[in-house]
Amino acid sequence: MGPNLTVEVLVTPESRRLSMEDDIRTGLTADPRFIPPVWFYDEVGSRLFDEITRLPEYYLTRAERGILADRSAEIVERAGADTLVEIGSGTSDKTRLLLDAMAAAGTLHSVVLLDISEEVLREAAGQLVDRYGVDVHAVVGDLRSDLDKLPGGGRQLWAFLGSTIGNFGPAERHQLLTGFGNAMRPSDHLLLGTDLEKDPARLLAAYDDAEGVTAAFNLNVLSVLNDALNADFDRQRFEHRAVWNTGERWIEMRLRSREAQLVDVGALDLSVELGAGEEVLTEISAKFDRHALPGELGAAGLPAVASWADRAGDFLLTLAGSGTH
Ligand code: AVJ
Repeated sequence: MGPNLTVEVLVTPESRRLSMEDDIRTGLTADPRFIPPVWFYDEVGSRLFDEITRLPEYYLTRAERGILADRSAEIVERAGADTLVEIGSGTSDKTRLLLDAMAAAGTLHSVVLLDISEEVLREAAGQLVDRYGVDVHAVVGDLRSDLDKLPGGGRQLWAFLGSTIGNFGPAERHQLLTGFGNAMRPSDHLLLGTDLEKDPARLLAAYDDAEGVTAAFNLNVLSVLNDALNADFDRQRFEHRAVWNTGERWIEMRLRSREAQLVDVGALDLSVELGAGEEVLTEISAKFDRHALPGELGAAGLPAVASWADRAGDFLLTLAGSGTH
């Protein structure tokens, strides 16, 4: 018998739609208004994000891949894992470096993937089965609610890469990390990728690139809402903005209304009156202090074991245990 690919769907199109309606109604009627970043990633949005990861200004992906290229053998050895669990796996591109290291050590037994996008997940899972010849269990789910539904078994290394954790504010982050700690077993480890604090000028360039790919990515969320919720956003009447929030230590992406306008969201029976210059918050991307991270992880029951930065000190991978519970 060959390796098995299983796909488990926890987020159906219907439940996805309900949570989108709920998110958008809440966000567009809040003060200040916001749109949660999870809705960036339709097919076009996922493609644009992929393009962002190759931009000269967007150092994050290159820095993280560099650390993995240098340190994967050491990471998987210290984790002592035979099962890789990737959270928010996307295309699982960088994860291959971890899987190559596990395969080389002869310890790779199986892979679990969790992602919100079924199409991207199916493709990534299929490629991993072909390449590594091991069982892959793919779960279409939401990392905020479905961690405890992932299969146990084996010694697991949970990978949460790409600084996706930065999309959450401190309270949500604590909740999310605690969720990891609760879902993992004592012999499991978490590998967390975080972008580090640096010169704000470099951060701003990374989120407002010269080619305008990030602007297109940000504006695309309006098309997502037009398609899914029968809204009538006119992209021409909005402008991409990236702002460094000094107090919070995070980048904010916003969409600025160029003029006073009325936007209709048909599926929600909602009409939104935007003022000239009013800004809708679409994403926060927190930047971390490498000396504060162990405390934050420890508070969530995930004691830091080791960490690795790239040579420039731009990005950090931290390996944490799953505590004593
Ligand atoms: C995928 C959430 C880590 O915050 O850097 C890239 C998304 N937004 N450019 C990030 C993103 C604008 C990215 N994360």
